[in-house]
Amino acid sequence: MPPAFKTLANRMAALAGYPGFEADACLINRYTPGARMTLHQDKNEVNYGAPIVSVSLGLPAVFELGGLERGEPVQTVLLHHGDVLVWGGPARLRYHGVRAVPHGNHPLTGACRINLTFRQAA
Ligand SMILES: O=C(O)CCC(=O)C(=O)O
Repeated sequence: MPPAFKTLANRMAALAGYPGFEADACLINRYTPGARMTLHQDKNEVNYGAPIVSVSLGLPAVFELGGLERGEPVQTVLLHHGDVLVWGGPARLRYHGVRAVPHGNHPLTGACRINLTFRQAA
């Protein structure tokens, strides 16, 4: 992982109240218009005590944050280029997803949204 990515993720986690976070994995999601990610929980990591740090780049998208059980109502957050979302603690296993990315053209990414999701996986 590029050191600048790791530094960004660790600093964002610390700002959000997770000072010991050490990102060791970065999942890169690329969404073209119409692409979405259905509600799911992030459960591949060993330590659920570490938060998820999510960086949005390019086209905006509506992020859905549900509850700890599938089917609970969702809150929505509009994520823009440069936004960072951190969730952990009692929210770590909340269902989440992304609604279909709208058509558009971002000056830096073109017709796509890129999401970097940092985790402490090991
Ligand atoms: O693209 C996003 O903002 C969310 C990505 C996500 O939920 C995941 O990678 O598990």
